[in-house]
Amino acid sequence: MNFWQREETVSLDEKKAIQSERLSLTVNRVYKHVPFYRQKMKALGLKPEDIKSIDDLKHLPFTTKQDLRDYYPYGLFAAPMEEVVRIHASSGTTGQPTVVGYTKNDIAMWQDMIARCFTAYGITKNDIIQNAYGYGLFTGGLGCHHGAEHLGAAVIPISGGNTKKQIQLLQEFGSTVITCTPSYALYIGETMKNMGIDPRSTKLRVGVFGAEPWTEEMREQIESLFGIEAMDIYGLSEVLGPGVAFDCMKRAGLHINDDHFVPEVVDADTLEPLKSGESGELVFTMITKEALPLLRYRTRDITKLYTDKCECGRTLVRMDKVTGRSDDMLIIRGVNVFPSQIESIILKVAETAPHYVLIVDRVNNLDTLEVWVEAKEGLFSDAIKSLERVEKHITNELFSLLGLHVKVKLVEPRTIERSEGKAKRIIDKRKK
Ligand code: DLL
Repeated sequence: MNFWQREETVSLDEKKAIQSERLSLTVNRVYKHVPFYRQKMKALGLKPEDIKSIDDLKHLPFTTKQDLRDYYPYGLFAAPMEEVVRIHASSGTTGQPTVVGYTKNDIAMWQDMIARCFTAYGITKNDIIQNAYGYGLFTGGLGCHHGAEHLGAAVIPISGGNTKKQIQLLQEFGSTVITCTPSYALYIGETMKNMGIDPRSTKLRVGVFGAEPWTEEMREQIESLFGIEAMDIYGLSEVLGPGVAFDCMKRAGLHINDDHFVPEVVDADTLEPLKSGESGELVFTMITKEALPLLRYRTRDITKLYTDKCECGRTLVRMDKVTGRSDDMLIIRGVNVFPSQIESIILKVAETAPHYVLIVDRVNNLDTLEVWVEAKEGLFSDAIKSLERVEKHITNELFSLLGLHVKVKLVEPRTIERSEGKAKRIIDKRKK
Protein backbone atom coordinates (compact mmCIF):
# COMPACT_ATOMS: atom_id res chain seq x y z
CA MET A 1 0.00 0.00 0.00
CA ASN A 2 1.29 3.43 -0.91
CA PHE A 3 -0.75 5.45 1.52
CA TRP A 4 -1.50 5.01 5.20
CA GLN A 5 -4.79 6.92 5.26
CA ARG A 6 -7.34 8.00 2.69
CA GLU A 7 -7.19 11.63 3.89
CA GLU A 8 -3.84 11.87 2.10
CA THR A 9 -5.54 11.75 -1.29
CA VAL A 10 -8.98 13.34 -0.85
CA SER A 11 -10.17 15.95 -3.34
CA LEU A 12 -9.44 19.56 -2.48
CA ASP A 13 -13.15 20.22 -1.95
CA GLU A 14 -13.43 17.40 0.53
CA LYS A 15 -10.25 18.56 2.25
CA LYS A 16 -11.63 22.06 2.58
CA ALA A 17 -14.80 20.70 4.15
CA ILE A 18 -12.79 18.60 6.62
CA GLN A 19 -10.54 21.53 7.50
CA SER A 20 -13.45 23.93 7.92
CA GLU A 21 -15.34 21.64 10.26
CA ARG A 22 -12.25 20.88 12.33
CA LEU A 23 -11.21 24.53 12.53
CA SER A 24 -14.61 25.52 13.82
CA LEU A 25 -14.49 22.83 16.53
CA THR A 26 -10.99 23.90 17.53
CA VAL A 27 -11.87 27.58 17.75
CA ASN A 28 -14.83 26.73 19.95
CA ARG A 29 -12.59 24.59 22.10
CA VAL A 30 -9.90 27.19 22.69
CA TYR A 31 -12.44 29.97 23.19
CA LYS A 32 -14.04 27.93 25.93
CA HIS A 33 -10.93 26.54 27.62
CA VAL A 34 -8.02 28.90 27.00
CA PRO A 35 -8.41 32.40 28.49
CA PHE A 36 -5.48 33.62 26.35
CA TYR A 37 -7.39 32.92 23.12
CA ARG A 38 -10.72 34.10 24.49
CA GLN A 39 -9.16 37.46 25.37
CA LYS A 40 -7.34 37.74 22.06
CA MET A 41 -10.47 36.95 20.08
CA LYS A 42 -12.57 39.36 22.12
CA ALA A 43 -10.00 42.09 21.51
CA LEU A 44 -10.40 41.42 17.77
CA GLY A 45 -14.18 41.45 18.06
CA LEU A 46 -14.35 37.79 17.04
CA LYS A 47 -16.76 35.14 18.28
CA PRO A 48 -16.28 31.42 17.60
CA GLU A 49 -19.31 31.42 15.29
CA ASP A 50 -17.60 34.00 13.06
CA ILE A 51 -15.16 31.28 11.98
CA LYS A 52 -17.26 29.30 9.53
CA SER A 53 -14.71 28.02 7.07
CA ILE A 54 -11.01 27.61 6.55
CA ASP A 55 -11.09 30.87 4.57
CA ASP A 56 -11.72 32.65 7.87
CA LEU A 57 -8.36 31.51 9.22
CA LYS A 58 -6.84 34.87 8.33
CA HIS A 59 -9.02 36.63 10.93
CA LEU A 60 -7.63 34.62 13.84
CA PRO A 61 -4.84 35.86 16.12
CA PHE A 62 -1.27 34.61 15.84
CA THR A 63 0.56 32.68 18.56
CA THR A 64 4.29 32.95 19.20
CA LYS A 65 6.90 31.04 21.15
CA GLN A 66 6.91 33.96 23.58
CA ASP A 67 3.20 33.33 24.30
CA LEU A 68 4.07 29.74 25.24
CA ARG A 69 6.79 31.06 27.51
CA ASP A 70 4.51 33.66 29.08
CA TYR A 71 1.98 30.95 29.90
CA TYR A 72 4.62 28.44 31.02
CA PRO A 73 4.13 25.58 31.66
CA TYR A 74 0.47 24.66 31.01
CA GLY A 75 -1.32 27.98 30.52
CA LEU A 76 -2.29 27.39 26.88
CA PHE A 77 -3.52 23.82 27.38
CA ALA A 78 -7.09 23.31 26.18
CA ALA A 79 -7.66 20.00 27.99
CA PRO A 80 -7.77 19.31 31.75
CA MET A 81 -4.69 17.60 33.15
CA GLU A 82 -6.67 14.40 33.77
CA GLU A 83 -6.91 14.00 29.99
CA VAL A 84 -3.24 14.76 29.33
CA VAL A 85 -1.16 11.60 29.02
CA ARG A 86 2.21 12.90 27.80
CA ILE A 87 4.34 15.98 28.25
CA HIS A 88 7.35 16.95 26.14
CA ALA A 89 9.43 20.11 26.06
CA SER A 90 11.66 21.85 23.60
CA SER A 91 15.35 21.92 24.38
CA GLY A 92 15.24 25.59 25.38
CA THR A 93 18.72 26.58 24.27
CA THR A 94 17.56 30.15 24.66
CA GLY A 95 15.57 30.89 27.80
CA GLN A 96 12.78 28.78 29.25
CA PRO A 97 11.83 25.51 27.58
CA THR A 98 8.41 25.40 25.94
CA VAL A 99 6.14 22.72 27.28
CA VAL A 100 3.73 20.75 25.11
CA GLY A 101 1.08 18.18 26.05
CA TYR A 102 -0.92 15.39 24.42
CA THR A 103 -4.18 13.60 25.18
CA LYS A 104 -4.73 9.96 24.24
CA ASN A 105 -6.35 11.09 20.99
CA ASP A 106 -3.40 13.38 20.27
CA ILE A 107 -0.99 10.48 20.71
CA ALA A 108 -3.12 8.28 18.43
CA MET A 109 -3.13 11.00 15.76
CA TRP A 110 0.67 11.42 16.13
CA GLN A 111 1.17 7.71 15.56
CA ASP A 112 -0.85 7.92 12.36
CA MET A 113 1.16 10.91 11.17
CA ILE A 114 4.43 9.03 11.62
CA ALA A 115 2.96 5.94 9.98
CA ARG A 116 1.95 8.14 7.02
CA CYS A 117 5.50 9.47 6.69
CA PHE A 118 7.14 6.07 7.01
CA THR A 119 4.72 4.54 4.51
CA ALA A 120 5.62 7.27 2.01
CA TYR A 121 9.30 6.36 2.49
CA GLY A 122 8.49 2.76 1.59
CA ILE A 123 8.93 1.50 5.16
CA THR A 124 6.70 -1.43 6.14
CA LYS A 125 6.08 -3.75 9.06
CA ASN A 126 8.88 -5.91 7.73
CA ASP A 127 11.46 -3.27 8.60
CA ILE A 128 13.74 -3.09 11.61
CA ILE A 129 14.02 0.54 12.68
CA GLN A 130 17.02 1.73 14.65
CA ASN A 131 15.62 4.82 16.32
CA ALA A 132 18.60 7.06 17.09
CA TYR A 133 16.62 10.21 17.85
CA GLY A 134 16.97 11.20 21.47
CA TYR A 135 14.38 9.78 23.89
CA GLY A 136 13.21 12.05 26.69
CA LEU A 137 11.70 15.50 26.62
CA PHE A 138 12.69 15.83 22.95
CA THR A 139 9.84 14.67 20.73
CA GLY A 140 12.04 12.86 18.17
CA GLY A 141 12.66 9.58 20.02
CA LEU A 142 9.23 8.73 21.45
CA GLY A 143 7.38 10.29 18.51
CA CYS A 144 9.08 8.06 15.95
CA HIS A 145 9.01 5.09 18.30
CA HIS A 146 5.25 4.91 18.75
CA GLY A 147 4.56 5.71 15.11
CA ALA A 148 6.89 2.96 13.94
CA GLU A 149 5.27 0.43 16.29
CA HIS A 150 1.86 1.54 15.07
CA LEU A 151 3.02 0.77 11.55
CA GLY A 152 3.99 -2.66 12.80
CA ALA A 153 7.75 -2.37 12.27
CA ALA A 154 10.26 -3.60 14.85
CA VAL A 155 11.75 -0.66 16.72
CA ILE A 156 15.16 -0.65 18.38
CA PRO A 157 14.92 2.16 20.97
CA ILE A 158 18.62 2.94 21.13
CA SER A 159 18.17 6.75 21.37
CA GLY A 160 20.91 9.17 20.30
CA GLY A 161 24.61 8.86 21.10
CA ASN A 162 26.69 5.82 22.01
CA THR A 163 28.02 5.70 18.47
CA LYS A 164 30.01 2.45 18.75
CA LYS A 165 26.90 0.69 20.03
CA GLN A 166 24.89 2.15 17.14
CA ILE A 167 27.39 0.62 14.74
CA GLN A 168 27.37 -2.73 16.51
CA LEU A 169 23.57 -2.89 16.30
CA LEU A 170 23.57 -1.77 12.68
CA GLN A 171 25.79 -4.73 11.94
CA GLU A 172 24.33 -7.36 14.25
CA PHE A 173 20.61 -6.54 14.50
CA GLY A 174 20.19 -6.10 10.77
CA SER A 175 18.56 -2.67 11.02
CA THR A 176 17.02 -1.73 7.69
CA VAL A 177 16.04 1.82 8.68
CA ILE A 178 17.82 4.42 10.78
CA THR A 179 16.13 7.49 12.20
CA CYS A 180 18.35 10.35 13.44
CA THR A 181 19.49 13.85 12.58
CA PRO A 182 21.36 14.10 9.28
CA SER A 183 24.44 15.39 11.06
CA TYR A 184 24.44 12.37 13.36
CA ALA A 185 24.13 10.04 10.38
CA LEU A 186 27.28 11.56 8.93
CA TYR A 187 29.05 11.11 12.24
CA ILE A 188 28.04 7.44 12.43
CA GLY A 189 29.25 6.86 8.85
CA GLU A 190 32.54 8.59 9.55
CA THR A 191 33.09 6.56 12.71
CA MET A 192 32.41 3.35 10.78
CA LYS A 193 35.04 4.31 8.23
CA ASN A 194 37.53 5.09 11.01
CA MET A 195 36.86 1.64 12.44
CA GLY A 196 37.53 0.07 9.05
CA ILE A 197 33.85 -0.82 8.49
CA ASP A 198 32.25 -0.03 5.14
CA PRO A 199 29.07 2.02 5.88
CA ARG A 200 27.53 0.42 2.78
CA SER A 201 28.00 -3.08 4.15
CA THR A 202 24.94 -3.11 6.47
CA LYS A 203 21.31 -3.97 5.67
CA LEU A 204 20.26 -0.32 5.94
CA ARG A 205 18.09 0.84 3.06
CA VAL A 206 16.28 3.98 4.29
CA GLY A 207 17.21 6.86 6.59
CA VAL A 208 14.60 9.15 8.15
CA PHE A 209 16.37 12.40 8.78
CA GLY A 210 15.16 15.66 10.24
CA ALA A 211 15.07 17.92 13.30
CA GLU A 212 17.57 20.30 11.70
CA PRO A 213 18.02 22.00 8.33
CA TRP A 214 19.94 20.00 5.74
CA THR A 215 20.57 20.60 2.07
CA GLU A 216 20.11 18.45 -1.04
CA GLU A 217 23.92 18.24 -1.16
CA MET A 218 23.92 16.75 2.33
CA ARG A 219 21.25 14.29 1.20
CA GLU A 220 23.46 13.13 -1.69
CA GLN A 221 26.45 12.70 0.60
CA ILE A 222 24.52 10.62 3.10
CA GLU A 223 22.94 8.51 0.36
CA SER A 224 26.25 7.68 -1.22
CA LEU A 225 27.98 7.17 2.13
CA PHE A 226 25.52 4.47 3.24
CA GLY A 227 23.97 3.45 -0.08
CA ILE A 228 20.46 4.28 1.21
CA GLU A 229 17.50 6.52 0.43
CA ALA A 230 17.71 9.56 2.69
CA MET A 231 14.21 10.87 3.38
CA ASP A 232 13.23 14.13 5.06
CA ILE A 233 10.93 14.38 8.07
CA TYR A 234 9.90 17.75 9.43
CA GLY A 235 8.17 18.81 12.58
CA LEU A 236 8.31 20.90 15.68
CA SER A 237 7.28 20.24 19.26
CA GLU A 238 4.79 23.10 19.45
CA VAL A 239 2.81 21.62 16.55
CA LEU A 240 3.34 17.89 17.19
CA GLY A 241 6.96 16.76 17.04
CA PRO A 242 8.19 14.75 14.03
CA GLY A 243 5.44 13.97 11.52
CA VAL A 244 4.17 17.40 10.51
CA ALA A 245 5.56 17.00 6.97
CA PHE A 246 7.50 14.44 4.92
CA ASP A 247 8.86 13.99 1.47
CA CYS A 248 7.55 11.28 -0.83
CA MET A 249 9.51 9.29 -3.38
CA LYS A 250 8.89 12.04 -5.98
CA ARG A 251 10.94 14.40 -3.81
CA ALA A 252 9.01 17.41 -4.98
CA GLY A 253 8.85 19.12 -1.62
CA LEU A 254 7.51 17.93 1.73
CA HIS A 255 3.84 16.98 2.09
CA ILE A 256 2.23 18.70 5.05
CA ASN A 257 -0.41 16.71 6.90
CA ASP A 258 -2.79 19.58 6.31
CA ASP A 259 -5.91 17.76 7.41
CA HIS A 260 -4.45 18.23 10.91
CA PHE A 261 -2.05 21.18 10.63
CA VAL A 262 -3.19 23.95 8.32
CA PRO A 263 -0.21 25.83 6.94
CA GLU A 264 0.11 29.44 5.85
CA VAL A 265 3.18 31.31 4.74
CA VAL A 266 3.19 34.93 5.86
CA ASP A 267 5.42 37.92 5.43
CA ALA A 268 7.40 37.93 8.70
CA ASP A 269 7.15 41.73 9.00
CA THR A 270 3.61 42.53 7.93
CA LEU A 271 2.16 39.10 8.84
CA GLU A 272 0.13 39.24 5.62
CA PRO A 273 -0.47 35.78 4.09
CA LEU A 274 1.61 35.17 0.97
CA LYS A 275 0.62 33.31 -2.18
CA SER A 276 1.67 29.82 -3.10
CA GLY A 277 5.29 29.86 -4.29
CA GLU A 278 6.26 32.96 -2.25
CA SER A 279 8.86 32.62 0.45
CA GLY A 280 8.05 33.61 4.02
CA GLU A 281 7.46 32.42 7.57
CA LEU A 282 5.60 29.16 8.00
CA VAL A 283 2.57 29.33 10.30
CA PHE A 284 0.46 26.40 11.50
CA THR A 285 -3.02 26.07 12.94
CA MET A 286 -3.63 22.74 14.63
CA ILE A 287 -7.20 21.72 13.94
CA THR A 288 -7.41 18.32 15.62
CA LYS A 289 -5.25 18.58 18.69
CA GLU A 290 -6.96 18.48 22.06
CA ALA A 291 -4.29 19.29 24.65
CA LEU A 292 -2.50 22.10 22.84
CA PRO A 293 -4.28 23.34 19.73
CA LEU A 294 -2.46 26.53 18.80
CA LEU A 295 -3.94 29.04 16.37
CA ARG A 296 -1.64 30.42 13.68
CA TYR A 297 1.57 29.41 15.43
CA ARG A 298 4.57 31.25 14.00
CA THR A 299 7.30 28.65 13.46
CA ARG A 300 10.08 31.08 12.38
CA ASP A 301 10.93 28.53 9.70
CA ILE A 302 11.28 29.97 6.21
CA THR A 303 9.73 28.13 3.27
CA LYS A 304 7.27 28.25 0.34
CA LEU A 305 4.03 26.34 -0.17
CA TYR A 306 2.94 24.50 -3.33
CA THR A 307 -0.67 23.64 -3.94
CA ASP A 308 -0.38 21.87 -7.31
CA LYS A 309 -0.86 18.12 -7.40
CA CYS A 310 2.07 15.84 -6.68
CA GLU A 311 2.71 12.90 -8.98
CA CYS A 312 2.60 10.57 -5.98
CA GLY A 313 -1.16 11.08 -5.78
CA ARG A 314 -1.26 12.85 -2.43
CA THR A 315 -3.29 16.04 -2.28
CA LEU A 316 -1.52 17.16 0.89
CA VAL A 317 -0.04 20.64 0.34
CA ARG A 318 3.73 20.68 -0.16
CA MET A 319 6.41 22.94 1.20
CA ASP A 320 10.01 23.48 0.23
CA LYS A 321 12.62 21.72 2.29
CA VAL A 322 13.17 24.01 5.27
CA THR A 323 16.66 25.31 4.81
CA GLY A 324 16.64 27.90 7.56
CA ARG A 325 14.96 29.54 10.49
CA SER A 326 14.64 33.27 10.70
CA ASP A 327 16.52 32.94 14.03
CA ASP A 328 19.52 31.47 12.23
CA MET A 329 19.61 34.06 9.49
CA LEU A 330 22.77 36.08 9.75
CA ILE A 331 22.88 39.62 8.48
CA ILE A 332 26.45 40.22 7.44
CA ARG A 333 27.17 43.71 6.19
CA GLY A 334 23.58 44.01 5.05
CA VAL A 335 23.45 40.63 3.30
CA ASN A 336 21.13 37.90 4.57
CA VAL A 337 22.96 34.61 4.94
CA PHE A 338 21.57 31.21 5.91
CA PRO A 339 23.95 28.48 7.08
CA SER A 340 22.36 26.14 4.51
CA GLN A 341 23.55 28.35 1.64
CA ILE A 342 27.08 27.91 2.86
CA GLU A 343 26.54 24.18 3.36
CA SER A 344 25.40 23.79 -0.26
CA ILE A 345 28.71 25.25 -1.46
CA ILE A 346 31.02 23.45 0.94
CA LEU A 347 29.51 20.04 0.27
CA LYS A 348 30.32 20.32 -3.41
CA VAL A 349 34.04 20.72 -2.73
CA ALA A 350 35.89 17.43 -3.11
CA GLU A 351 38.77 18.33 -0.79
CA THR A 352 36.63 19.13 2.25
CA ALA A 353 34.64 16.99 4.67
CA PRO A 354 30.98 17.85 5.40
CA HIS A 355 31.81 19.34 8.80
CA TYR A 356 31.71 23.09 9.20
CA VAL A 357 30.95 25.86 11.61
CA LEU A 358 30.24 29.54 11.12
CA ILE A 359 31.91 32.01 13.43
CA VAL A 360 30.15 35.33 13.70
CA ASP A 361 31.68 38.31 15.44
CA ARG A 362 31.45 42.06 15.47
CA VAL A 363 34.56 44.10 14.74
CA ASN A 364 34.38 47.91 14.69
CA ASN A 365 30.58 47.72 14.65
CA LEU A 366 30.57 45.51 11.55
CA ASP A 367 29.43 41.90 11.61
CA THR A 368 32.05 39.49 10.38
CA LEU A 369 31.66 35.89 9.28
CA GLU A 370 34.31 33.20 9.14
CA VAL A 371 33.60 29.78 7.71
CA TRP A 372 35.64 26.96 9.21
CA VAL A 373 35.58 23.78 7.17
CA GLU A 374 37.38 20.53 7.78
CA ALA A 375 39.85 19.48 5.14
CA LYS A 376 39.82 15.84 4.10
CA GLU A 377 42.59 13.57 5.35
CA GLY A 378 45.84 14.30 3.52
CA LEU A 379 45.23 17.87 2.43
CA PHE A 380 47.24 19.25 5.32
CA SER A 381 50.27 17.19 4.36
CA ASP A 382 50.14 18.66 0.83
CA ALA A 383 51.93 21.85 -0.04
CA ILE A 384 50.48 24.90 1.67
CA LYS A 385 49.44 25.98 -1.80
CA SER A 386 46.76 23.29 -1.98
CA LEU A 387 45.14 24.62 1.17
CA GLU A 388 45.20 28.14 -0.14
CA ARG A 389 43.79 27.04 -3.47
CA VAL A 390 40.83 25.28 -1.83
CA GLU A 391 40.18 28.19 0.52
CA LYS A 392 40.23 30.60 -2.38
CA HIS A 393 37.91 28.40 -4.40
CA ILE A 394 35.32 28.30 -1.59
CA THR A 395 35.67 32.06 -1.01
CA ASN A 396 34.98 32.70 -4.69
CA GLU A 397 32.01 30.35 -4.79
CA LEU A 398 30.53 32.01 -1.72
CA PHE A 399 31.10 35.40 -3.27
CA SER A 400 29.22 34.49 -6.41
CA LEU A 401 26.33 33.06 -4.38
CA LEU A 402 26.08 35.74 -1.70
CA GLY A 403 27.92 38.75 -3.09
CA LEU A 404 29.88 38.78 0.11
CA HIS A 405 33.56 38.24 0.90
CA VAL A 406 33.68 35.63 3.60
CA LYS A 407 36.86 34.45 5.27
CA VAL A 408 37.23 30.70 4.76
CA LYS A 409 39.56 28.69 6.96
CA LEU A 410 40.34 25.03 6.40
CA VAL A 411 40.90 23.18 9.64
CA GLU A 412 42.44 19.78 10.37
CA PRO A 413 40.26 16.66 10.12
CA ARG A 414 38.20 15.86 13.23
CA THR A 415 38.60 19.28 14.84
CA ILE A 416 35.00 20.45 14.48
CA GLU A 417 32.71 19.10 17.17
CA ARG A 418 30.46 16.25 15.99
CA SER A 419 26.82 16.14 16.98
CA GLU A 420 24.70 13.26 18.22
CA GLY A 421 21.53 15.34 17.86
CA LYS A 422 20.98 18.75 16.35
CA ALA A 423 24.24 20.18 14.99
CA LYS A 424 25.36 23.57 16.21
CA ARG A 425 26.43 25.40 13.07
CA ILE A 426 26.85 28.93 14.39
CA ILE A 427 29.22 30.20 17.05
CA ASP A 428 28.10 33.73 17.73
CA LYS A 429 30.80 35.63 19.57
CA ARG A 430 28.62 38.76 19.60
CA LYS A 431 26.42 37.14 22.25
CA LYS A 432 29.10 36.95 24.92
O1 DLL B 1 13.01 18.76 15.94
C1 DLL B 1 10.92 17.53 15.92
C2 DLL B 1 11.54 16.52 15.03
C3 DLL B 1 12.15 15.41 15.58
C4 DLL B 1 11.47 16.65 13.67
C5 DLL B 1 12.70 14.45 14.77
C6 DLL B 1 12.00 15.68 12.84
C7 DLL B 1 12.62 14.59 13.38
P1 DLL B 1 11.94 20.80 17.83
O2 DLL B 1 13.05 20.35 18.70
O3 DLL B 1 10.82 21.57 18.46
O4 DLL B 1 11.24 19.58 17.15
O5 DLL B 1 12.59 21.65 16.66
C8 DLL B 1 11.80 22.13 15.61
O6 DLL B 1 13.65 22.05 14.05
O7 DLL B 1 11.10 24.52 13.71
C9 DLL B 1 12.88 23.49 12.36
O8 DLL B 1 13.55 24.72 12.53
C10 DLL B 1 13.83 22.35 12.67
N1 DLL B 1 13.49 21.17 11.87
C11 DLL B 1 12.82 20.07 12.24
N2 DLL B 1 12.76 19.18 11.22
C12 DLL B 1 13.40 19.75 10.18
C13 DLL B 1 13.67 19.35 8.84
C14 DLL B 1 11.84 18.67 16.32
N3 DLL B 1 13.32 18.18 8.36
C15 DLL B 1 12.64 22.89 14.61
N4 DLL B 1 14.35 20.24 8.04
C16 DLL B 1 11.81 23.34 13.43
C17 DLL B 1 14.73 21.44 8.51
C18 DLL B 1 13.86 21.03 10.58
N5 DLL B 1 14.52 21.85 9.76
